[in-house]
Amino acid sequence: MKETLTNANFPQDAEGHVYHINVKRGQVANRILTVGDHHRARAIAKHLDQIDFERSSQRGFLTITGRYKGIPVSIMAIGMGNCMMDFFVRESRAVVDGDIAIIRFGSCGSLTARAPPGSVIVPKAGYCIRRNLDYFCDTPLNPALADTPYLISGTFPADAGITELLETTLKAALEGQQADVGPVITGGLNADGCSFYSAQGRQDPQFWDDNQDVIKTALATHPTTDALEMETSMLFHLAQCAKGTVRAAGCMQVFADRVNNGFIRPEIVKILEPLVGKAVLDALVLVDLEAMNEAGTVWEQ
Ligand code: DUR
Repeated sequence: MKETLTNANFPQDAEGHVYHINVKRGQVANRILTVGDHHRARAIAKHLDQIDFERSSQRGFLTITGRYKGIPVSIMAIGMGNCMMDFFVRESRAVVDGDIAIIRFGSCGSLTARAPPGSVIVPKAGYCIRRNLDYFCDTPLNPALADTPYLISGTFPADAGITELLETTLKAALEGQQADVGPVITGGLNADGCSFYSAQGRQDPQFWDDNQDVIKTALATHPTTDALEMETSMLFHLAQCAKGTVRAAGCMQVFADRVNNGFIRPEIVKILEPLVGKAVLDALVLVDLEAMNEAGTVWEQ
């Protein structure tokens, strides 16, 4: 850290740069495409008409801001996990004026035979699976939960309007591609694990995890779960808690097949990733931020 920071509650330097993503007002657009992987962010940025700002922070965040089809957008790589999503959403919110539309483009494991590797899942809502530390603790503080190794939350909705736009641009982008690219799977749920390993049901004999049943339990609780990853449900949750100023949607390419234990081939990623990246930008610039100001868009029940 080079700069002097003030305000331990929400640290910023004298120029207003936020602590972890290291950007200030004017450097992040109201429309944000977020990914985990920095290479993916740079590859998608090739689609921009122009790049006006680029910053990579010491804490693992990359921000590229420019224009796509003449409209200001930011592409932000945030690494992995709920914590990084939390830094990204809160610190972006702090430096952007007005409402924010966020679309996440990530990768995931698939829990459904409908979505083999190479598919793209667009969830309608998401929930979290968290390791219950009290289960593993010698002196659990909450005996009522002491027999439950993993806690499964209720769901948080994606923004219906942005999700619909995303479904449309993705389906158009993947139509007519070779057999292993696509399909686009819509209408189901995403689950965020707090670990790639234990909370996602991966077996590791080196650790005490008691996670043999975690996927079965998650599917019994939320039968329409399609995807398992680490960020998108947190994004939906934070958007819901942002007092109406952040709307979010997400899509993920299926990398890991958790039904048949397969993994995507690199040559398919090479074709899929640029198509999805461009489709997400196409959806992002179609979002009506003014309409969001009015009421936002919610799912019809
Ligand atoms: N991811 C998972 N689980 C998978 C496949 C992909 O969490 O099975 C996502 C989320 C995280 C990164 O960002 O990819 C971990 O490899």
